[in-house]
Amino acid sequence: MVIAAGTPATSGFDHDRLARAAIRVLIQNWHGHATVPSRSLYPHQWSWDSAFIAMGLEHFAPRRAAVEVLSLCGAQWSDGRIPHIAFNPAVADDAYFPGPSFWQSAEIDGHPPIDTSGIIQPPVHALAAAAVLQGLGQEGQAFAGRVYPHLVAQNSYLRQRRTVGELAAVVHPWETGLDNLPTWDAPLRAVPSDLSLFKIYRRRDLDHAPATERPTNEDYSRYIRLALAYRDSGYDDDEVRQNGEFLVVDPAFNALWARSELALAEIARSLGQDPGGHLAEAERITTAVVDQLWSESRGLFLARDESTARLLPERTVAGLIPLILPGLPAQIVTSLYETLTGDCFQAGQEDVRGVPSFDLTDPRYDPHRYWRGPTWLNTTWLVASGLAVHHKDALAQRLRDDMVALVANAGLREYFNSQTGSGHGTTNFSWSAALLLQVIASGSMG
Ligand code: 2M8
Repeated sequence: MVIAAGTPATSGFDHDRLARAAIRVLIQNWHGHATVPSRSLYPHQWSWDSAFIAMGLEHFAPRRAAVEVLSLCGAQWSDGRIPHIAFNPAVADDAYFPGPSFWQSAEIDGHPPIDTSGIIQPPVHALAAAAVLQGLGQEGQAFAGRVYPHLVAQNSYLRQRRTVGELAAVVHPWETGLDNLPTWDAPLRAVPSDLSLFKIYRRRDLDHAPATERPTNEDYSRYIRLALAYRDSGYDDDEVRQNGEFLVVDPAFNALWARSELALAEIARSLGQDPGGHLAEAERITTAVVDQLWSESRGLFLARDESTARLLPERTVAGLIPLILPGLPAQIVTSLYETLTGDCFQAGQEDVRGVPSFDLTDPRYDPHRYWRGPTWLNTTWLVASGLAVHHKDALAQRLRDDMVALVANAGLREYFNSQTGSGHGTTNFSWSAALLLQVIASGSMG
């Protein structure tokens, strides 16, 4: 990206200054082959963070963006899963909990050469790879040839090892990336909370962020229990799909899976290959998301708890993210738009910035606590991208302007109070920096 002096600041902020600050953060958070989400709270490579980061890096350092994605592929397991964390061996085991000695990935047949976690995150990587491919120009094809088999294997893993019926299930709240949504409260109640786990394990997140902004100890102990059970089964997906204490089908995860098949179709075309299989798969998943997860009465998509086979009623940003699917029926797009701009999310209204992660009218809405209310830039950006897919350009632009305004006023924070705009969570947060660059670069290129 060329940041020309005097680039028009459509939202009234100095885009050049903001872009320079964002680039500085991405440079500071780069550790040689990848970018950490945060030097303090998250000092390793995270899966979906890297994809968002690549989408920003692509505009000013496309080769580095390619390295970001390819290095994550180096952490892929032989079964195709791309783990949610690729650990940096230069960082102490206890710098983050749960660290490498907790996940014990080296015990697994087909483990990659570095330590990783064993759970996954939403598959946004093909979307990132398709963007990087564009940014690389003539070098794009070589990149596409390298990344394509990894991304195909990632989606085969989901189809073969994670589906319950047509859709993919997650086995841990962390796999949704929207870790602490109130949607998970009911399914998590089935998971015993054992605070004695903290005699063995110490939370590291609380060293870097206030307890009021992070998950409770009760929920954290459930996260540990679920991860331990999956680990102790040898990360056996048959076992966890049959007996796991948490098994949920999430609309955002599945919509991103369908969207990733469309991105794979683009990548296949660039390699002169037939995109037909990817297009058919995108259509299949989209149809299943619509048929199984759409709620007419709630006006958005809902998650399904496999233990009860029931849809979970919470209205969250995960239910709006399927907007990124071009194949949605028109009346669903209209309803989603109404929900997004209505009382529950108030997107585009005077007093709200971005898309709150949770329903503003629900008594559990918490403007400061991680994933239980605040606006995050990645989910806001996904919703804005979805609005653009369906030609709702004015609101898409307003959400992108909100992203710029939030950072201009509060800095490159992890998340933001949707109503006051105050910044929360960690500082110098990489995907906030990267997606800010993405928005500024796209805006300045018209
Ligand atoms: C948060 O999740 C990690 C666990 O993966 C944590 O809280 O320790 C989430 O916001 C997740 O979506 C994100 O990928 C990760 C790193 O930014 O942090």
